[in-house]
Amino acid sequence: MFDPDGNSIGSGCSLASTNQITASLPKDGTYIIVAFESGNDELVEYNINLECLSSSCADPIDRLAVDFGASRGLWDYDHMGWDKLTSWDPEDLVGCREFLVADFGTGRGIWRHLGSWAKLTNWDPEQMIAWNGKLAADFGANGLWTYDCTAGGWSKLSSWDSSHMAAWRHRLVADFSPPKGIWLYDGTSWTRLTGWDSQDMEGVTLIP
Ligand SMILES: [Ca+2]
Ligand SMILES: [Ca+2]
Ligand SMILES: [Ca+2]
Repeated sequence: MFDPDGNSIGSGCSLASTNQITASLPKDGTYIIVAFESGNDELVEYNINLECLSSSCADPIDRLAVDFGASRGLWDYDHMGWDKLTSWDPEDLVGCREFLVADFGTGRGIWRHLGSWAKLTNWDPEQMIAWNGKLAADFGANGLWTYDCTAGGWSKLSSWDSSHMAAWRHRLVADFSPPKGIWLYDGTSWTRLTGWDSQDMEGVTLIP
């Protein structure tokens, strides 16, 4: 299988059923997102801002998910109107690949939604963020784990309890508080950036 420039991207890819984002690949120092149009084998690509780089692209799935609290539950709005997704009250919401992921707190854990709900774990995260096609979740004393939103399955990245996480392109940054400090995970290994304590951090990519 090849990308639009004729570069081999290996044989491990499978066609998605419909307008599904299937892979993100490094290209020219930046990340692109590769997707297959529905109904044919055309390979299309988007940049990191989901702008189309091919002659035509499927529309990214675009949803506004709104937490209306314990009395009204979780709804989404998709330009056409409102849909009630559940009467449960989420503590946090994250988009991961084509899934909406919700933390429903103690006793309910993390679920993902695409047409219907599927439970990812009973554990209640203290924080979760989308990172590199995965969900990164801070489970406190149970450590920092990721869920692969394409292939499924959890992986433990650290047994430490993070106080804050940020996604910075393909890198994951976690503040484990002094004396451990802030560490950067590049997908393979951890590197310590500083022992200083942060109040907030944000991975920013500036597009000139
Ligand atoms: Ca809530
Ligand atoms: Ca929680
Ligand atoms: Ca924590």
